[in-house]
Amino acid sequence: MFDSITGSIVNAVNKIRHKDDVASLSRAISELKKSLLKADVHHKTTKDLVTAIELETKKNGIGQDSFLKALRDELTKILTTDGKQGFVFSSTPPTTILMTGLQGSGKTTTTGKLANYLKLRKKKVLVAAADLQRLAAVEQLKQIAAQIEVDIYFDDNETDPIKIALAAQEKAKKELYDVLLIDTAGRLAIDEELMLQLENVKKAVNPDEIFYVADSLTGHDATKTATTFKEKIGIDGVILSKYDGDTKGGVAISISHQVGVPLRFIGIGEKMPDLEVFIPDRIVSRLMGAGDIEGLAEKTAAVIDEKKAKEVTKKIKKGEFNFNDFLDQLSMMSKLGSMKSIIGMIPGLSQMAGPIKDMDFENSDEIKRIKALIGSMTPKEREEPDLMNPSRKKRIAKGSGLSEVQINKILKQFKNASKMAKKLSSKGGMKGLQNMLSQMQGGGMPNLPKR
Ligand SMILES: Nc1nc2c(ncn2[C@@H]2O[C@H](COP(=O)(O)OP(=O)(O)O)[C@@H](O)[C@H]2O)c(=O)[nH]1
Ligand SMILES: [Mg+2]
Repeated sequence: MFDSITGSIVNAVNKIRHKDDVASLSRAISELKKSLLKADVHHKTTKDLVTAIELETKKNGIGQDSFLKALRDELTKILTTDGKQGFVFSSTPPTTILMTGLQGSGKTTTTGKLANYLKLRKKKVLVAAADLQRLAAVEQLKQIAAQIEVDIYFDDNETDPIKIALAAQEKAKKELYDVLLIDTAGRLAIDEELMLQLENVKKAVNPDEIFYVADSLTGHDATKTATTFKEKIGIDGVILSKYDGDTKGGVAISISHQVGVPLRFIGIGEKMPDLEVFIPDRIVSRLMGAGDIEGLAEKTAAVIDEKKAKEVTKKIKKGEFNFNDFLDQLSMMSKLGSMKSIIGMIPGLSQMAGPIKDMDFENSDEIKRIKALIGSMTPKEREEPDLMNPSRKKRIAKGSGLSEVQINKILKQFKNASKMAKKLSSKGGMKGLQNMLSQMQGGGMPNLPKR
């Protein structure tokens, strides 16, 4: 997620590796400055950051260690803005959040992602469709809510967003929801009418927090519009969307420093799990290539069903892991989000990972083929693939669009992988699964650390 910035930081640190003198410090500083600006970090933030790092390093004696410490401390300072971090629950539920932003910034998608994030953490969430500007907006939120199985409040006959928001809040209170997320209308640009509408919704529901969803692809404009929203209606947190499409990524470093409001979450894809919580010291760890084990542990704990994980481990040990279990595991992995998002959290891996990082695991050709095959098999065959005789395979080939050769290959791979996993399963379920998947992919996948 922060590849290019992490790369710049590592480059700068390398400049000061062996020579502990003023000249090497200024080379490191100017390298850092150049690459931060190139990554689109706001120029004022860049200046503040490098000035402070230089000063601190000099104070503590020039050398790589003091440079690294200054870098870590000052980056953390820059990323830490007064206000809350992550998602904060009100002491009087429902925690009511107003989702705001320009049209197309990702409000509706982010409302869904946040609802999904909270649901995985066992919260009862209600989303409200208060964007009545665009006909399709309510429909879009309905589809998202259905997909993540979260309740939605809407009223197809109502034209006043304030009434929708109030009625949703009423429902959330009465039915003891933990959280209410209100999706609102955006505009192409900031206009008075929009601000007035938001102001009125705000007055009516008195939200615990107002989140501003900023499209990171708009670069420094994201910072500007966020500032305007802060001045006009007041915002408590920024969520950067579409960060996956922003190869430079500097906006995440400077937006909270420039706007004066904490960055709370980052959207890194179109799918519902593609949301990362932004906790400054964890992010600094990642920026410095040190991973984020805490974040990884929290993420997997929310998604992995311990009981099921144990069952699967048992099955693998007995050599009974079948295609049904495989489907279950795949769906669990998809809840974790993209491979890319996970790899940056594992210490040291983000630099080494190379091609795996760009792998869209779920949509890789191998996985698609395996899914196609499983889709054409009966439940019984999924448990015992040996039941399939050549004529049955012929029929499955027709149904799945695979050749018989491909089918035989997958079955053989699966069998081998299952044997291999059984052998290796003494190390635990996740590891066994990883090995197994890596076998099926023809090797090459790294093992996740043991949980
Ligand atoms: N790649 C990517 N696309 C996103 C992300 N967030 C939203 N989108 C896409 O951006 C478009 C606009 O999003 P939407 O939620 O409808 O924006 P809204 O008008 O502010 O409600 C949709 O096509 C989304 O799928 C993200 O984090 N990454
Ligand atoms: Mg919308």
